[in-house]
Amino acid sequence: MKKKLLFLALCVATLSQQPLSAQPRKALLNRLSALQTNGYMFGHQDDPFYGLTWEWERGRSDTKEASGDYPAVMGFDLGGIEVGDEKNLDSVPFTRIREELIAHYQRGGIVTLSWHPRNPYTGGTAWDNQDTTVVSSILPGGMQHRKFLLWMKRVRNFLNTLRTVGDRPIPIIFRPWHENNGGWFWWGKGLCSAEEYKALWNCLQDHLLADGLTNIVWSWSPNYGMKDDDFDTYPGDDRVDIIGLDAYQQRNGEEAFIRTLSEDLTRLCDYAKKANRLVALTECGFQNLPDPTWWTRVLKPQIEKFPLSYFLVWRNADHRQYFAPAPSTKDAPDFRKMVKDKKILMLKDIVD
Ligand code: BMA
Repeated sequence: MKKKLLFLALCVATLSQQPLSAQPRKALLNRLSALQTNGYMFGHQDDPFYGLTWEWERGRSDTKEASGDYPAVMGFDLGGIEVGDEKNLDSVPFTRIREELIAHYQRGGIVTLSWHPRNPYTGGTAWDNQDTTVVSSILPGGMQHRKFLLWMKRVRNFLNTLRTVGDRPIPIIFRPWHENNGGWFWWGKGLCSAEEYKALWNCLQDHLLADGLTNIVWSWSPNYGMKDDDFDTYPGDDRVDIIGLDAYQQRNGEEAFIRTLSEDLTRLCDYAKKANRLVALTECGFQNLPDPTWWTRVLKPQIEKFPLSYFLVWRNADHRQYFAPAPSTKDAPDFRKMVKDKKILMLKDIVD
């Protein structure tokens, strides 16, 4: 009897793992695990599109110009693809996203995609959090489900075009429905139940997998400052590859940043170790780097306490909002000092 039960449990486990076991995904996961033994990859959102003093010029990168190398990881955002826009919410054409994504993969880099979809009920932005029925309205049986099917199809179509010249699918890390333990996005806390959130995650994942996509590594990325009940929205080990955390330091908030980050990463890493998942700081930073020693004095010592795959800082929109160094920023020397450490991995450190 016991043997029979064990066999049954194994079958169920294998079956439930099956949809996530496709090859390009597996290859990226293996690469991430191998790279983690070398150190921590640096990542930057929207790195090749614009910087503090330039826009859209091909071949440029604030990170490269400040430190001599491209980031190992580049992040791009799909917000707007769902409604058929030609440019994303930050005015980056999707054709350019595809071009730079393929270029970064071809040069040996790793790519992650976030998604700030519009509010399907009101047509507002991802931050339109006025209504608590949006998530339930797009789930199967809901009033907006048909519209959401089209939105998912557009995401699928884009992901499906991420291919090498030889037509091989390019593996990417996708982290939809992020920061859901905050209340600022329409899929966030207080705007849907834990069950609805998980149904939303499953709905998107099942659709993309049913459509035959084999290139997605899945990251669940709550915001730091996690409460016990935030874990109720964890989609499950069979649905998540990377447990991510988004964590920004606020002005005059160094102590709180260090304490909260440390608490959350301790907990997530403990869990991830048991569940054999990867952990990453899927977003982090200190806007406009008011402290020019932040990289080596605050961030690096925290990161090094944990087994993390990568840490990605947000975009250099302009002088009013930037997170990575540029040649002219005061933190650039400290950033260069940080990346001199063999454990901090830039592009050249991860290319075979
Ligand atoms: C936010 C800000 C916004 C941007 C959004 C999506 O954190 O940078 O300006 O539109 O991310 O990239």
